[in-house]
Amino acid sequence: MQRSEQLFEQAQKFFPGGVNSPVRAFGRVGGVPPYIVKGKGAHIFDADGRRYVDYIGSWGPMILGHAHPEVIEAVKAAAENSLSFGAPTEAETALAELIQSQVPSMEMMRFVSSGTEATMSAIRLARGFTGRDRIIKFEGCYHGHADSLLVKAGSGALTLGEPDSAGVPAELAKLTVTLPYNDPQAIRDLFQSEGDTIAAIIVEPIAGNMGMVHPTLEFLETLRNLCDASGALLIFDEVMTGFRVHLGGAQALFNIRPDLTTLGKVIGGGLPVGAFGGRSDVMRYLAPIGPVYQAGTLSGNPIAMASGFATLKHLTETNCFETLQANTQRLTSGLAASAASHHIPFSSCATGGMFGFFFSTESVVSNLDAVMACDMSRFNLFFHAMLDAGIYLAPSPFESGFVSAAHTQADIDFTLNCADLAMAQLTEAT
Ligand code: HOZ
Repeated sequence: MQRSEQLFEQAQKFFPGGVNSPVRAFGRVGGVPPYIVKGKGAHIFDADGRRYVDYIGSWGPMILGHAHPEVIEAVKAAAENSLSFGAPTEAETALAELIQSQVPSMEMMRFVSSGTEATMSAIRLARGFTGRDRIIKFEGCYHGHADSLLVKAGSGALTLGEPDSAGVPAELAKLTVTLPYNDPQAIRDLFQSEGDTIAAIIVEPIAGNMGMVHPTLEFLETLRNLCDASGALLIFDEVMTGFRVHLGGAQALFNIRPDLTTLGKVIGGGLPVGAFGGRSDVMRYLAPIGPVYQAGTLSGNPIAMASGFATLKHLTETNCFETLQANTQRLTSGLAASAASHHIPFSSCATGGMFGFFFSTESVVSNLDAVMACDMSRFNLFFHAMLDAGIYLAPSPFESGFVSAAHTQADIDFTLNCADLAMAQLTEAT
């Protein structure tokens, strides 16, 4: 028995499903997840000594690659001064300033410890500010695992086939209205009769949790216009897209200013950091100066701030984002060319350092219905062929992929060679 198998077996005794976050269990694709022992640059190594080119990157944060020297140095230096104070530090302001320089819509912000906390708090703030209870989210979008948001959710909830989680009170779920992604008419219809009951629309401005799905500009502009007209707040959940699709996030790409933004992942550089922020009149509703309560012992933790600051500094002060973007494009174009040469229906997209692909007959996959119509068994075969070849992709068709600044052209070429062999296996198997 291999070491990863042993470790997974042992872990089942302590953790439900053997894991501390559901998608890690490989439930969708089957098999045993490799146990990871270390990472360097674009590569990770498992307990059995195998090396993988990593396209999960801790689900997004590792944008500079693993164990980047500047980040490790910053973390070590901060740790020398103790790990936590639960008191204000200058490092919080430094990171906030850096974030705001790229995401100016965040006039004020608050740090938290995860993306879930960020979205959950942003929703409470929107409700407190508007005095309204109902919110709108879109089918297949995932905004973390707070009760109000686990309705028709993506990511692990979709992977497990439980987009509406048990344990969420029906009375609360009723306050979350779900609509199809990329359907401006559906949202216009709803706002026409009920716009004045809506506290907020929360949206992934590029969806990354039902696979990667691009919005139309008309869709996002409609959300902005309807919020302006009705007094509802527009929340862009950029936990995944922030500093990932563009240094200014999806809001910079599409030139749409949300009222509130949530961030996570990249801004912690691998340590647990989230943030929510936006219009200062809205943020001033937050305790201790406003009536909406929100708090956290480890919020703004100095080690996490140091890791985030070093990551964003490198990202914004070098030209690594351009390289990362070019490599991501090269990867998805290569995958598409390979699929075409094997006559396999395939659709892919890439923006910045984020990418997605579907085994789909549609050239553009634009909502959850289209995602669900994709060939899932082909995805599983492809995933395992790639893993066996040393390519670590997300173990679910309902996730996105991430390229880091440490991926080289050689890594991409190696990946494309493996993909070509995997596509050939798919043709034989079907
Ligand atoms: N939130 C991550 C992106 N979908 C998945 C990671 C996880 O759920 O463990």
